[in-house]
Amino acid sequence: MSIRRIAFACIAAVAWLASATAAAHAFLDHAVPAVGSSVHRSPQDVRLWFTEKLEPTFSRVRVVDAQGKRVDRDDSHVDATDASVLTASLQRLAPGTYRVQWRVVSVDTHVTEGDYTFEIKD
Ligand SMILES: [Cu+2]
Repeated sequence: MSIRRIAFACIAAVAWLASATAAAHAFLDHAVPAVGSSVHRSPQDVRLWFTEKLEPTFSRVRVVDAQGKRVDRDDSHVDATDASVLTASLQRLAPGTYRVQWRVVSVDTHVTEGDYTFEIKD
């Protein structure tokens, strides 16, 4: 093998390892209210399903309104019966756009975070 070929083989191996590791991170699978959705009533809570089980001590979700004011009840927790579900209850919300911000640690100790919005219509 030439140096060039060996270098290429190494890069391919690293890329493969990186993708195998990434697959173990907890990513958002789906949520209620759904990502980018419009709902007609103030939901009682937000519920997020992840692709991996979460570490309860280090996993949080919060919800803010368009002004950045927090509107969840600060009771974010991993579901007792399903460790891949993160939930928080909400104050009664007026029509508007709300942003859900999450930061989780999966059981493989990797941190992932993200956010999405949903809308409450009149
Ligand atoms: Cu991971």
